[in-house]
Amino acid sequence: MKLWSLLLLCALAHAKHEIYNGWKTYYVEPTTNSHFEALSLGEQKYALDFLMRPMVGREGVVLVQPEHQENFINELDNLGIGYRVHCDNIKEQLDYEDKIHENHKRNSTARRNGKSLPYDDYQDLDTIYEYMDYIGKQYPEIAKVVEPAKSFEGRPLKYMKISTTNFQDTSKPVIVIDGGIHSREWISIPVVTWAIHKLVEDVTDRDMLEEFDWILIPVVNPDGYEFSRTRVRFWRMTRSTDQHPDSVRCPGVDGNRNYDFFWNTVGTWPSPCSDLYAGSRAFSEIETRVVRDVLHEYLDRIPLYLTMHSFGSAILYPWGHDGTLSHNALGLHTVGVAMADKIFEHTPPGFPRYIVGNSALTLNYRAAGASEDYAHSIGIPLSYTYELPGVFGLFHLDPIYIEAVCKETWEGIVVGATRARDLFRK
Ligand code: 0X9
Ligand code: ZN
Repeated sequence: MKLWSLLLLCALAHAKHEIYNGWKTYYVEPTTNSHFEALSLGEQKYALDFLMRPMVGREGVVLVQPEHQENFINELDNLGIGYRVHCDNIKEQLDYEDKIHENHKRNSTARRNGKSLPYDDYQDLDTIYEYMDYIGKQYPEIAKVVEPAKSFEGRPLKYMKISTTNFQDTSKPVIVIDGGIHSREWISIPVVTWAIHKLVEDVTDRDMLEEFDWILIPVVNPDGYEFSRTRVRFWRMTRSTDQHPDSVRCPGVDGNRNYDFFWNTVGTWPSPCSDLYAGSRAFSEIETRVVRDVLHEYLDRIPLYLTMHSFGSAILYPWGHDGTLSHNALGLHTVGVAMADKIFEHTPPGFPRYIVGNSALTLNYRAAGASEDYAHSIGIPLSYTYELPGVFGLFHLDPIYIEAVCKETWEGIVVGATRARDLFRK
């Protein structure tokens, strides 16, 4: 019996990541507008999946299926777009990364019965939710867990409200931060739980706790996160099946194309079998509706909204659908640079410096329906997408860097909040 179980376990372990057999990733370095355009067209033509979008002067990383690799490479050669292989065998690499996780799990001494969240590895949803519940119970005077709805697959959608006055002092600005809308972008989650940690458990920036109220949503898309962790590593979308006749075969919507801002006009694709499907209508997804409702509930008090993504080491601001600049472009840029500078002071050696700029211009890529644009369009003056650092070799940011990224990101958040407070007072 034991031998059978063992064999079954081995078979299952082997079967994991099977769909990525023969897939490869490439670094690509477009340098001209026509290079960027060609890569953009290639997204459909060769079913390219950008794990890190290239930027002006910074290479990106793209995932390519076996059947498209030859033609893709030929086109890069013909157009003179620089490239090199990032990973020759995705399945092997993912198996290797699983082993790293296993080792971390075995060696982890940081776990303390759910009392505090470890940052030596990426945590599963239950662990993150247990932590939030623990914080709510342990610090009821300042921290409260809210469960406004269930996800499409029935998991709780949870966020944390942190306030010394139970949100009653309306003279205080409210800062909103979310993570995990794109489920494969695992690092976007611990940076948000770390903010909880810094506001409640390890309060070294007391003004952050006393002068602001906070709404922190670490896992906007729990269905997708669990699916990415246990089944399909590069899953990006939600898991809804009620959007399109093809949604049963191809579930999910790109949450960051689902907001009601020039919805489905650019940077999207009509089929749910594409990773860039915007849904059947704006806010078709309960997961994005929860964020929308938070933003509207405190709209006149929110000077700063941050949505955490990866990868790219970039701080991006509106408008992302057409690259035009908002009336507050100067404010967005200067506060963005201030956050980036502070992060750089705390960044581990060898990490790239953050780039700050308009989303569409920096990525050379237009996309409508993103949360950062929506938040700005409804009146939030400072609204940013953080593309956190990563893809140096592994597909996730190596767990040894999680805590360092959380720490540097918190420094950026502190600067952003401080600048937002000054704006709010005016
Ligand atoms: O494409 C996205 O949704 C974001 N990049 S990611 O690699 N994390 O998927 C960039 C969003 C940029 N913002 C706007 N287009 N407004
Ligand atoms: Zn993302």
